Amino acid sequence: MHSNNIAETAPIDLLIATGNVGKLREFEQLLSDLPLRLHSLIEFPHVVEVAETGATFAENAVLKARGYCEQTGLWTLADDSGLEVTALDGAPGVLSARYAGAGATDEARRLLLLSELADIGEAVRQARFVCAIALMEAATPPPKIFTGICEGRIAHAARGQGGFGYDPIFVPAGYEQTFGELPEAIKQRISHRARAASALKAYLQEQLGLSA
Ligand code: ITT
Repeated sequence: MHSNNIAETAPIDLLIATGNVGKLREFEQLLSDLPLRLHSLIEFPHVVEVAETGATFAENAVLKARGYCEQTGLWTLADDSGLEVTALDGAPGVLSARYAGAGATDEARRLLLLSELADIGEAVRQARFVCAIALMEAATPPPKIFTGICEGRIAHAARGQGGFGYDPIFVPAGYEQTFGELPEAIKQRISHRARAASALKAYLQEQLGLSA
């Protein structure tokens, strides 16, 4: 089978369609060793925001990828992700960004979640981060979907300044520190997004004729 090395392969333009700078930074790092020319929505100030009306992470990721691909004509990657807390029957789930209401801060969302779990003991604070990535190639719908999960638990208080969103209150399985405290390199190896991105990378390497 023919395979190129990265230096021989013409870069592909790929839009990372997110308004979340934390996600954007993580994707820039996770995809940095592929021959891609990454673009962000900052380059497209006139795009219309895509409504997240789906019932699942995958549905919302596809809605965003399709909506921004149609508007820009670029290969487009969208991520829909969030936190599922077992003691809250999976909430906030797909509503993670809207938890505590529209326009709330990450800190307000973390405080609301901590208060909801105030009476919940150590043994039953399980939670998982879920990530669905949808990739729309302008020429070839339907979208490709890649998913990743990171199991863990909710801390009793926010700890650490790293990461974004719910990171300071999430302790991944096998660790005692939160994603806010752990080195970035660990989150970039074990997170829900890292796992979904690794499946995406395998697909892109195949598409680009690169050996893994
Ligand atoms: P886009 O839709 O523009 O990508 P968003 O922040 O609205 O940005 P989502 O709708 O996917 O993204 O909502 C994800 C929510 O889950 C949001 O509140 C994030 O802060 C949180 N979240 C997702 N991944 C996370 C991670 O790795 N660490 C901490 N919080 C995360």
